[in-house]
Amino acid sequence: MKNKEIARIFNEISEYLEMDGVAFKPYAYQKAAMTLENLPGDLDGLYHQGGLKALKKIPGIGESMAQKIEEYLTTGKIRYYEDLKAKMPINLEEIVGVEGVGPKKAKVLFEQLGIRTLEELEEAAQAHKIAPLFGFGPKTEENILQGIGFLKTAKGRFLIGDILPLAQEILEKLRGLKEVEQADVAGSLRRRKETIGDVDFLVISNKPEKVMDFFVNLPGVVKVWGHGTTKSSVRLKEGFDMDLRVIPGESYGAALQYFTGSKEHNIALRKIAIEQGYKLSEYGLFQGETPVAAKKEEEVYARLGLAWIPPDLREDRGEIDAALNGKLPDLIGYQDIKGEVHVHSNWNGGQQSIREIAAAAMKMGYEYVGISDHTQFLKIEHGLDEKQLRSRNKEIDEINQELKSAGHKFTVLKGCEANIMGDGSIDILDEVLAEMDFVIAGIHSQFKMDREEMTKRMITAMENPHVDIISHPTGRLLKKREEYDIYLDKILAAAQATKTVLEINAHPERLDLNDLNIHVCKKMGIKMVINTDTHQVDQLRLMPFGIAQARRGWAEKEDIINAWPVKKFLQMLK
Ligand code: DGT
Ligand code: CA
Ligand code: CA
Repeated sequence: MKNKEIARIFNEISEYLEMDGVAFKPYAYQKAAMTLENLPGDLDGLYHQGGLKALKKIPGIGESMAQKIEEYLTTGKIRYYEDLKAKMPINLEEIVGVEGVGPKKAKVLFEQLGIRTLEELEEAAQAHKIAPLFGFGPKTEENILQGIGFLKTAKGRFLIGDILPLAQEILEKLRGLKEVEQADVAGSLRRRKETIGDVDFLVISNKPEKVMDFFVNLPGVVKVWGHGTTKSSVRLKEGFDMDLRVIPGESYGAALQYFTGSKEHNIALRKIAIEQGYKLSEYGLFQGETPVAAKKEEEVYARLGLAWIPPDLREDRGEIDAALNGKLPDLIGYQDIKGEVHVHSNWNGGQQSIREIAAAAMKMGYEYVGISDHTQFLKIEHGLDEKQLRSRNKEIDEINQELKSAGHKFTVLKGCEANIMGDGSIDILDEVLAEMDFVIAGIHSQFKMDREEMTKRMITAMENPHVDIISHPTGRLLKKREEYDIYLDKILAAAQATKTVLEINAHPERLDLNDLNIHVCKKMGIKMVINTDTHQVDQLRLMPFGIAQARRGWAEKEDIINAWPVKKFLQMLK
């Protein structure tokens, strides 16, 4: 797929243009990049079928951008971009990837200090060469060092959203081999962690050589770290590693338990085994030399007096005690979601009409979908003002009428994702907010605020009687941006007091709230809603990532309001 490469180049073009203070155009390129990233089809295929004309049909892609896409598809290069890069030969993606460094600052850093790479940026900050620059100062210098530190800790881990589809494809291929009796994913991927170090496959086979040959020769393998009969290890072109282990059938359950981890869970489990006079390893649960449980994972847990623990919970956060005492949560399931309410339509520049969204949501088996277009403050997303929101609501009323006439039991809800301004106020008049079925409020600007101020800002928003839901509450972007600097305990207390629902944003780049925060919310009785934040209708399919996150936070159906029927859902709101 060239889509991602071209999107990356468009993003950089946008940044180069922003450096030079060009008006409007940077936004157009940024927006186009987002569109290309989320395009369901392959640009190459699209172009081969329909040529330049087909490219121009993509929303937000005009003549000149279409030509650039064509140039890339046919020559592998975009001259316009190469020229921009030649003028300022820096690793732009790396440098603006640091929180708080935008294109304009990157330009100053290059012109004044010759900084081209992340490494040079870090050296300069450590040597305090950045603070004296005009428009920077010691606070910015400190933020830069912090931002670089954050990027370093995220290095070497991959978003589950990028890994899971590829791993599932490979798992299916393994399962399709006649030499393979059983195959599973283990490790952090089976636990559905938000970031993945490497992928671990386990297989039962009586012809391990065949399976291993197949594995190390998979398309996309760029390096073979090891090629044995019990274990092989490879790197894929996407940059991550995969291990494959062939396990004897009689100890498969014990191996699956062991290699699923987490390490912390295993250590705690092994302690219980020892207390009970057993020995636990990847080969089985042993009494002396005699294996007493090994074939099935359930048997290992059962023999220790534990209920089987869903992999999502295996982090040594109380799950073993809960399993001992029959107190494991009845986790929300993948089929339990009845609707969702964070979907952007073409009213705010999204690609799909409300009718298309409704059709897609019905196809997913939902009973309702909420349209939550951006509001006026967010210019880049074509945020709606009061008048536009009202016109859009009229369209939703019409669509609901149509659906009813056609005999569908499905409701489109009227909502918005309004902006929380710097002072905590909302960028839409109360009387219009009052006309909505639900109001989401979120922060989309001024991410770096003093902790007191940021906390107050969010609490003020939650105290607004019209604000039902806070979107992506901590603001993190995995591998990109840290959480806001906030007193989360105060914010959660305010959510509890004001009965504000907090979002579990299912987008793999966000997964916000995280598992630990979800767990705290559950204990405090704060309700949550799992939303995909869809800007392109295919993204409704991201829901399972949010469900996995909820499960990792011990959430049950009663904690998640969009696992409820529409009537009860609406009653829960303020
Ligand atoms: P990752 O790959 O960093 O996302 O995380 P995991 O959990 O997949 O870790 P990985 O791939 O190193 O190992 C897979 C599982 O094998 C791990 O979850 C638990 C088990 N394991 C690995 N090393 C150890 C160890 O030293 N002690 C114990 N008890 N278990 C281990
Ligand atoms: Ca792993
Ligand atoms: Ca591994």
